[in-house]
Order: sequence, then structure tokens, then C-alpha cells
Amino acid sequence: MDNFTQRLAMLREEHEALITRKNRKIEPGNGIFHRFEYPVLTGAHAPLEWRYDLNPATNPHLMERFGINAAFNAGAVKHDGKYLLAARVEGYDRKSFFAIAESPNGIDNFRFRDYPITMPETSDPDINVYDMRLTRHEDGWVYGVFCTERRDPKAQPGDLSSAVAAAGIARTHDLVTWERLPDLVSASQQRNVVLHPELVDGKYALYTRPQDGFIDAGSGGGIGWALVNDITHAEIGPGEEKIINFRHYHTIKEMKNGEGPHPIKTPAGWLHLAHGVRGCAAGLRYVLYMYMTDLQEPAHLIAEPAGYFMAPVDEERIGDVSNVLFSNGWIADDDGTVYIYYASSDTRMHVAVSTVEKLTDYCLNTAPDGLRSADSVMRLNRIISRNREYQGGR
Ligand code: M1P
Repeated sequence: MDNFTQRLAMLREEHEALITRKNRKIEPGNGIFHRFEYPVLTGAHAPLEWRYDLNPATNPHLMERFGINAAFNAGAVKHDGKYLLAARVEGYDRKSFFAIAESPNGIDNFRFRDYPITMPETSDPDINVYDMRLTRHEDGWVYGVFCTERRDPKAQPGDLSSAVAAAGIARTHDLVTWERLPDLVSASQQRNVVLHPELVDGKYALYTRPQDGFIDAGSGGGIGWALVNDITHAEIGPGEEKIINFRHYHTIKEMKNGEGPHPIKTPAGWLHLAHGVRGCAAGLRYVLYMYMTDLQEPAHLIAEPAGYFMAPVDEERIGDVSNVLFSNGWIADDDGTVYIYYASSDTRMHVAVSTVEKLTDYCLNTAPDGLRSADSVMRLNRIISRNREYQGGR
């Protein structure tokens, strides 16, 4: 066997082993969710057909011709009985694009489709696109709302990093062909915009994240909410955006926060997953937190447990942008199982599994943040004394 054929056989074997590797729940968990042993999607999951020219005549050394750096920040939806992740795939050239990987069970065997998504563009071409949230909307479409980034037109000639972030909007019926709609028009830059799955007062409802600049959420205040009449020309007028989940001093979200995937509807209210960002000597630390809003009034906060729901551990801590957990996709199955897809350190995708019942219990029965050390001690003492009483003073 020649070298080319031999190496190709090795690459195929390694790739197939990675994709078909069985994932295992890590016990005992914390009662709220279970993590799984292996990431569900990585750059190495990208098909060999994407990365190599497989023709020995044009690529005698079987070199990689298109490097895939990472697969992360995936939107999620169940489609035709399969668990679909619309991942942010990033090449060695730093550009992101979207590609769908499908699994029969939601926890392993995620396999990319043959081609990535060819996302149509508006008349203002995107420089980079990422972090798509998928919403199966009651109007019958599946929407993808994502960040489209372009160079700041006001940037000085030598300034090659100032950028403008806006919400790109596209929709599909089959998760193959996409129709691009005009970008969201709003007063500020936007990232982490998410479409609510139901109409509210006959309008499309958006979770927003108003921000002062490309990076800085600044005076934005937190996660916003706005209603738009027409999703095919989505526009938020001045004063039409209100903050529904605020940032606070000395918390896990003091610097920034952002809605994760669209909320899950439960009999007790809407379950929300979001990310919170704080600064520290090591840079920014991104964690996930949860909150709940009222069933009839989805913009009205009814519960928010103190602190984070998930923070990076072990391998999750390390990657291209270390110390980051980020989620923009989860799937609630009919039996109440919730598959939480989260990315670690802007590098890879993982799954954690819970249920609607457990997440609701977590949100409604975990005390809120008292915002002061003394309050934390009070909450802790309450738990300890109840336990001592229950255990007969032991
Ligand atoms: O690098 C961490 C995350 O930073 C951004 O999120 P946010 O706008 O909330 O700061 C995004 O670029 C996101 O993709 C990235 O994971």
C-alpha cells in the first residue's frame, strides 16, 4: 500500500472512531444536571472531505488544504427525530460559518452533513457570522438569528480591529435552504439576539443585548426585550427595548450577560439559560446562569437562583478563549428531558442532561442572590440548620 493510501486509511479510521465514540454520563452529578465524559462536537469532527484534497494527483502529500480550528457555540433544534446542532465552525483563517451536525440520540454520534450551510447575504456582506440561535416559531418557520460582524465604517485607516455587531436573521423550513431577511435595525450594536418561539400581542418578540460598542455592554443594562411587527423588516425603534434581566455589581454578570437559546415553555413559566461575564486578573470569565419568567408575560422575571448554573471545569477551562462557557442551544424532548448544549472556551461543544422538572425546581427553589456576603452566610445558615433539625441535631 502506498503512503497516501495508508495515511488516508489511518485518518478515516481515527475520524470514524471519534464520531462513533460512545458518550458516558458522569455520576453522581449535582442533582440539577449531568455532564458527559466527552465533548459532542470538535473541529476534528469535520469531515475529511472538507479538510483534505483526497486526489493523490493534485495532493500527493495528502496535506490539509482547509484547516478547521474549532466547532462551538451551536444552536440546537430537533428535526425529523434527530438532534441537530448548527455549530459555529471556525477555520484556521479565523472566519466562522455555520454547519449542521446530526445525532440520533443527542449525546454522541454527531456527524456533520456533507456541506456547511451556505448562508445568503444581504446587500452589506458579512465579514464574520457566528452564534446562531434556532427558534422553531409558531408561524411555521425555523429562524436562525446570529451575529453578523463587519468592520466599523468609521474606523481610522490604521485601526484594523474596530467592528460593528448586528443581528442577522434567516429562516428555513428544511434546515438546508435558508432565506436571509434584513438585519435587525436597532439604536445600538447587538449580539446575543434571540427570537421567542411565540407571538406576543400578535408581534415577534426578541431578546436583545444592547451594547455601547463591539465588546463593551456598558450602559446596556442587561438582557433586553422588544416586540417587532414584521420579522421580514425587523426594527426596534427608540425606547422600544426594555431590560428584563439586569446586571448587578459584584456578581457573575457584572460586565455583560446575554440570552442563551430561546426559553423553554413550562407550566410554571419560561425557563431561560443565559451567560454572565465578569472580569478578573485572568481576563473575562463566562459562566451560565438560569432565570424564569412569567408564562403569560414572558418579559416579567419571576425567579433567578443566585450565582451560576454551570462554570467551566477541567478541560472546559482551556481553549482559544479560556475560562468560557457559552450556550446558545438546548433541546427539550417530549418526555421532559433537556439536552443542554454548551461550548467551552470557544473551542468545542459538550452536552449536559437535565429535565424540565429539575430545572424548574432549581429555578424556583434556589434562593436568589442577596448581593452581599452577609446575605450568603444567612442563606447558608438556613440550609445548615434545616438539615440539622431534619437529622435530629446531628
Ligand atoms: O469569547 C467569549 C464569547 O464572547 C462573545 O460573547 P459576548 O458578546 O457575550 O461577550 C461572543 O463572541 C461569543 O461568540 C464568545 O463565545
